[in-house]
Amino acid sequence: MSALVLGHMNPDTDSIVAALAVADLYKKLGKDVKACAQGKPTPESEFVLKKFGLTAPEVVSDVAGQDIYLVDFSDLAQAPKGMDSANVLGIVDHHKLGDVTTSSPLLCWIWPAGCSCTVIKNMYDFYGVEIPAGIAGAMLCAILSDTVIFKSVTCTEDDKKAVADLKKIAGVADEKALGLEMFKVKSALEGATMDELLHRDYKDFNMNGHKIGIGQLEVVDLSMLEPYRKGLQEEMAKVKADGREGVFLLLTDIMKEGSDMLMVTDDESIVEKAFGKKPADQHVWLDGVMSRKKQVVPNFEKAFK
Ligand SMILES: [Mn+2]
Repeated sequence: MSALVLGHMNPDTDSIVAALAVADLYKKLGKDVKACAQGKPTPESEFVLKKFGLTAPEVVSDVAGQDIYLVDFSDLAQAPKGMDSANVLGIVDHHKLGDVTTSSPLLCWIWPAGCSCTVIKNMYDFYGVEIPAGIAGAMLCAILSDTVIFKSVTCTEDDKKAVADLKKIAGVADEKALGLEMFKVKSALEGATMDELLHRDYKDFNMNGHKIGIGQLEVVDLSMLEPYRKGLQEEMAKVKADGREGVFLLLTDIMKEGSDMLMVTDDESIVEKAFGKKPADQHVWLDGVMSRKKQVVPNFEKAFK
């Protein structure tokens, strides 16, 4: 049976594209692999796949007894069912090292870059394998998405260099225009249910025994979200009631470069401890905060210690 190449729960564009790209590269290196995902693509990912003529990875929900390569995560909290009996052969990631462990040596590419696809660009180069134009275009979009068009503090020189190379391979003339077009698709709210919006980019974390959930919605203009706030908080309360201490949702304005964090939590003082700002009315504006991974998760982790 083919080994699965699999990204995290609630897959974002990086998770989807990284699975496709790593599967392409490893197939060309003679490995028997198949790109998978823990769910259907978001509207943003669908836009990217369609634009570059790619097919969405197969959806899997149970990996018991299977060989797998992880992309874009190494946390058990973001893994599918059956992980305890799966055999992890490798990891490609750009997040902090998670709690996945293995019984044999594994092929690991983990870089402190803004996007898994930046790491994968360097893997293609390392192995001397050409990147297909469509995959190059999708990887470029994943980098623009994860780095919020280079504005995020997570963006590195490696990400910019990867985009400069990938745009040539993909034949993309203006990557910033493409990025903005993609973020407009991502910002689209029409027809989405509160549940979909909350889970569009949502992750659970176990912080020193405290289970919390953090979601993020990136929009080109925060005022678009005004009519949704109340419904989102009601949805967050439901998710919290399912065994969590708190649920947080970052409403990120990519033009203003900051996030309004909504919260439903047992203990709001943890937010003040983490960010040095007191929330009012179950929300707080965090100027300059755009990255959950670098500007939100580490602060909460310190506060929960
Ligand atoms: Mn990523």
